[in-house]
This record gives sequence, C-alpha cells and structure tokens, in this order.
Amino acid sequence: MKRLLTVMLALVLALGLAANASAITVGFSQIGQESDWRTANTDDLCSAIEAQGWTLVYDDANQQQPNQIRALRNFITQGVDYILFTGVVSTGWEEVLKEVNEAEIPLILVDRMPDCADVIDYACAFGGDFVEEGRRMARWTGEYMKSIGRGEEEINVVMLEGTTGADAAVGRTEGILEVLPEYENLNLVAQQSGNFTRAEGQAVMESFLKSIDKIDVLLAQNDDMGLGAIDAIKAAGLVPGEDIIIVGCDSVKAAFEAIVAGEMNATIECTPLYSPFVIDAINRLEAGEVFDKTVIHPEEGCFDSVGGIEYAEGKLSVKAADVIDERVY
Ligand code: GYE
Repeated sequence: MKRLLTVMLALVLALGLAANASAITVGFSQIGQESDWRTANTDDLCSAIEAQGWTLVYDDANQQQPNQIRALRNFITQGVDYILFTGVVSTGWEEVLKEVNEAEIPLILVDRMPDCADVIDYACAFGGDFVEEGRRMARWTGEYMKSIGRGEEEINVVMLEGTTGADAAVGRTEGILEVLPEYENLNLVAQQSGNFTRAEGQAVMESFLKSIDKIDVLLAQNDDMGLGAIDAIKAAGLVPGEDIIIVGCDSVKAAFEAIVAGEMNATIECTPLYSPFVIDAINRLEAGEVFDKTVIHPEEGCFDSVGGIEYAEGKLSVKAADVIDERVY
C-alpha cells in the first residue's frame, strides 16, 4: 500500500511538472533569414525550445524593425512567459523594451544587443564579441600575408560590411579598423554594406571590381557576402582565393566548403548555437535564480586553408579541411 502511494505520488508530481513545462510559452522575435548563420540560429533555438515541451511563438521580422516592434507588442498581449530578442539594428528599442519590462516578462537578449541595454531590464544576454571578431579578421589577414611572403607588398583591401546600424556590423568594422593599421602594407581602399546577404555581397563586389583597379584582399563581414563575392570575382575573370584573398566571418559549412575548394581563404568563428545557454537560463529563471548582467560570449575560433596562422594573441587557426566533417550548419 505504501509503495502504491509512493508510485502515485511520483506520478502526480511528474504530471504536475510536465503540465508546468508545457505551460511555459517563449516568444522569439527573430531578425529574418538573411544568412546561413541566421538559419542555423533559428533552427537551433526553435528546436531546442520545442524539445523542452515548451510552447514557441516565433516571429520572423523580414529585416524590418517595425515588424519586430509589432511582434514584441503581440508577445505582451499574448502574455508569453519569456521573450527572446535580437534586434536587426541596435537603436530604437527603448520604448518597446520598457513595455516588455512593465509587463514583467523576463527578457533574454541573444546575438545582437540593443544600445539601450543599460536603461532597460533584461534577465541575461548571450551574444558575439563582434569587435573582437573584426580584430581577428584583420590580424589573420596581416599574418597570412606575411606567411606567404607578401608582408612588405602594398596590399589593397576592400570590405563588405553587414547591415547598416547592426552592432554585428558596427563592431566588426571597429575591430577591423583598429587592427588593420598595425600592418602597414594593408590599405583599406573601399568599404560598403552588403547587408549580410549573398546577393548584395555579389552586387557590391561587382561594383568594387568595376571601380578599383587592383583588389588583393576582401574582408567580408559574414561568410554569405564572401560567398556571393566569389561569383562576382569569377565573372570578372579572376580567381577567388588566389587573385583575391577572401576572409569571412561566421564559419558556416558553406565557407568551409569554399575554403577546401580553394575559393576562400579563412573564416572567423561566431557561433549561432545559443540554445544550451538559453534553455539553461530559462530553467534557472524558473527556479528563481538571478543572473549578473554580463553578456556571455561563447568561445570562437578561426578556420582557414593552411592552419597555424595567428589570428589573435596566442591563438592559431585550424585548417578547415581537417574539421569540415564536424561542422553541422
Ligand atoms: O554574422 C550574419 C548574420 O548577428 C552575428 O548576422 C549575427 C550576424 C551574422 O546575418 O551572418
């Protein structure tokens, strides 16, 4: 009898927990679907939330800030329990995020941070260190050019920037501009936004190739723009990866493939896989834990055609061909 009671109690508890789990609703305001990185980020977070048995309310803003503001207000009206948010640009969020605060919905910031983070309340934040990624792109380039005996040669560099006003773009530009002058032979001759997409990366590279006589290096602030630029370079009768060295950022599988094919040279890692952090955070918030407000940056690396190039102090690149099979996105 006692045993039966224990079993019944366990069952009631388990059912209670399950009911509780499915009672959690998470609203996720995503930027859009501009890149392979973004697709991997969406798939990772959505499938992890659903695997917990939680209810997901997903909104794809198609790169439009007004759509994101509308989605956040809808989440408030629906009374979701948690909000996951990454903003397409960094400004213009204060009013709506304060509304989220007033509704007392815990806000989890992922990926790109809003510039009002100091004046709103958020539970925790997980994102990339974009300035450091930019520094790494420039450092790899300078060191690689030295390693192939072109450290003294005047090198013309062009830069494809990400979405204007996105902190992923602003930060990467800042980091690149900080480190590039350390290599006196590297001259930045043009920079323009390719909006983090293949199509725009290709179009802007086409115009660079028309207006600039000699381009030696392309710094593409994400892999997708670098991959788009490969087509423009081929169309101009040049050999990507040889005539023009291409350095990307994100480390998506398509970039590994291009590096292995010899058409791209390096990519700096920025992980899109935040779900382990986010799921753990929600569970801890459910348990009443309070986080400190530091943004957590998951560890990042650099993958290239040769391996062994210093891309940050004391950190050496890994040859993409050696690890391509491990890359899932
Ligand atoms: O690099 C790019 C994406 O915010 C880190 O956004 C993210 C960037 C990523 O579109 O591919």
